[in-house]
Amino acid sequence: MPSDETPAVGYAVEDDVAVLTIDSPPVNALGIDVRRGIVAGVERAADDPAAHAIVLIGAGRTFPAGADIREFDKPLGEPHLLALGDLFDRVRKPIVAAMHGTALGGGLELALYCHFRVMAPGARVGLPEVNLGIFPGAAGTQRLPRLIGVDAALGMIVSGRPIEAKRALDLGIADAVVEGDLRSRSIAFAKKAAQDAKPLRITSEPRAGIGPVEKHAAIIEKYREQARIRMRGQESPLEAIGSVVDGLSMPYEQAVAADRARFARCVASDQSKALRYAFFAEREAARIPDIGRDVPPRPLETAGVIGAGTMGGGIAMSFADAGIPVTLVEMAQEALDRGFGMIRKNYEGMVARGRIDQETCDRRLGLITPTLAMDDLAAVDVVVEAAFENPDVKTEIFGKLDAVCKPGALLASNTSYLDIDAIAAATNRAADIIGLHYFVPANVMKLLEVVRADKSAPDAVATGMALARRLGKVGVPARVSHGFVANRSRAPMVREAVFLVEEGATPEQVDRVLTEFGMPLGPLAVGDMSGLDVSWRMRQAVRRPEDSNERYIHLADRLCEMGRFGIKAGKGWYHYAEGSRTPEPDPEIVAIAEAVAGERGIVRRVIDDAEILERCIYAAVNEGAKIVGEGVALRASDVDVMWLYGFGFPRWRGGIMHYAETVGLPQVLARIEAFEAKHGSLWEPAPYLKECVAAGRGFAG
Ligand code: HSC
Repeated sequence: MPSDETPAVGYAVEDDVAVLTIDSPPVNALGIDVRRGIVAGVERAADDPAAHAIVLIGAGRTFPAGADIREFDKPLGEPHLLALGDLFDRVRKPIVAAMHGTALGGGLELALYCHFRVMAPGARVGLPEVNLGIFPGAAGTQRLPRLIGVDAALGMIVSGRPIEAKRALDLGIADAVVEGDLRSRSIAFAKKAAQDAKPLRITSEPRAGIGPVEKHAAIIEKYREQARIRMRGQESPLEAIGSVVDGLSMPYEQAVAADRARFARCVASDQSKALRYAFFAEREAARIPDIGRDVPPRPLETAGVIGAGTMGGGIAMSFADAGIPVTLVEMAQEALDRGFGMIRKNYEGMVARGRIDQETCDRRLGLITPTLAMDDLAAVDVVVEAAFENPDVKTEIFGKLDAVCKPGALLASNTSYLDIDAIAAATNRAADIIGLHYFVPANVMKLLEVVRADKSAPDAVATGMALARRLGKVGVPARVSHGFVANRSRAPMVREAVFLVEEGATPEQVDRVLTEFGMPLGPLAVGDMSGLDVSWRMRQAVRRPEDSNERYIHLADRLCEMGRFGIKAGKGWYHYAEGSRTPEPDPEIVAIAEAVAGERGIVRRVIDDAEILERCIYAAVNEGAKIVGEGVALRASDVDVMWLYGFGFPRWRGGIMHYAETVGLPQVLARIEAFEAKHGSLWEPAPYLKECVAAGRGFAG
């Protein structure tokens, strides 16, 4: 908390220029102290005869990265950011924003209040507000179109993606990109602006070519369409476009007044709450209470991957993409050639689609060394084993790694279900062993489950988390459990989807309900994509004679017994035309479901959408609560981060656990109890859920 001794905004006059230094770590967010400090500094500079111009700069790592998101749940303290804009517009001395780091959201809006903007070459600017369920409500939607035109402004506002300094210069956001010391170069820039006495550009003033709205109808529709497709179900991009449209049809003051009402509505919405929750949940996931910053990760300069199948190949690519040389080991030359060939094809596909250039493709391929010799892993820092999902295979591999690898190398298994404690027990270095559970395709999916086994050393776990960051992934800690956190919490959703079809729903109804809810695909279509035989074989492997009959997913088994393995077989829950991946309803499924239901004495019925949604989502929530209660996940929010990044759960719903809190945990528990009464012990409520409800609190306390 800044005090008078350490003000949030410092004031100094240097070479006839007042320099206001915003100093509010970690990211100079524009909280109330900073806003007050800026107003005081600008008013002082305006009256200071020694100051002919003003420079606004951030201390530490960045120009302000936005409004202070933590303030959004409280009443907004005066002065608002908008008042700063009004003040800057009245000042007759040049005000220059000197930007480094990430000038985002309110930070860029602050820069737009200034008359000039200077950027360091590595700086980025952007308006990411839509990702928080709001829009650039401090006049960014009014001032940016006036500065760079409607099309370019909407591009930034709707996508929320930041742009580099060079692009900002091209667009006209930056007046200069300066090498060397940003502070002194910006002071020189400001001094010259004062000497030149050029007219000051005030970005709230009308600009020729900006209105009327009809002139921009096609552009506006283009962005509406883009928002509907790329951010399906999310309101904020459409609100942001609405705000820009207001600015094209009303005078600035009126549009800003409309923005205030719009902003209040957005910030109070469930979507914004969920998106802000997701922002902090993601950052929280990086923290492991008993492994502090004082536990340094091990070196991560070279890597090895065992297994060149789909998973191993994707993992090797993720290392190469991050610039880490990786040795790829297979057992047989043919499998190695096939795996490396697939990697090459993937990279070449990226070149063909314009995603990377040929040079990048060659460099990444050059970082991958295929080999048949396990001994080639002797010097690597980290090995990820992605071999066949069989406990004997894994223990044998880890026994060999133990013999080959250098002391201190991190040895990780990419197993989805197997017991990492047992794998670790096959070595004499259990402390070096963790799970690193990737999601398919491993070079694309951002989730990396970092599984801590009983004997994993704290610095081994810290290294797993550091590796996730290095690979550009979101690492989330988990403990050993069948399916760990992500797959274990999702399995009951799939189970219910199958039961619902058995009881009378169609696959297309079940999948439609979940896609309408916001999932990118329904669970049954996903099953067809990944291959129904994978979980079928797994179920057979873990089934025990004493398991109760209700635990059997009869209908899913029947499909596999009939060879309906999904897309690769041309049929699964859906029918696929020759060579097509598009699911088409298959009447045969109804006949099979009727037969299975008949054998099991289930009377099929019409099932409504609400039941489908509740059963699929609450089954996952209940399992999530068990996982948290057992300590397999550190926090309910970690379960949510896994769903966001592993399964494409709609971010604007926060995650399954947050969604349950939005509905109300007592209501969710009541429904789970009702399902238990009707469907049996699979629905037994999680003790942790009952605890939270009894204590009248949410999952986080
Ligand atoms: C906004 O600006 C709205 C405006 O339009 C104004 C509207 C006002 C309307 C008024 C109408 C009357 N606030 O990510 P990291 C924390 S919305 C508070 O780990 P990195 C973060 O939680 C904002 N805290 O670092 C973390 O804390 P921890 C628009 C913020 O280097 C620490 O800083 N801006 C914060 O990987 C480090 O963060 C954005 O959406 C904020 N704005 O990435 C930008 N930003 O250590 C959001 C960060 O306790 N921020 N923190 O965990 C980011 O994208 C990333 O944090 C950076 C840094 C790229 C800035």
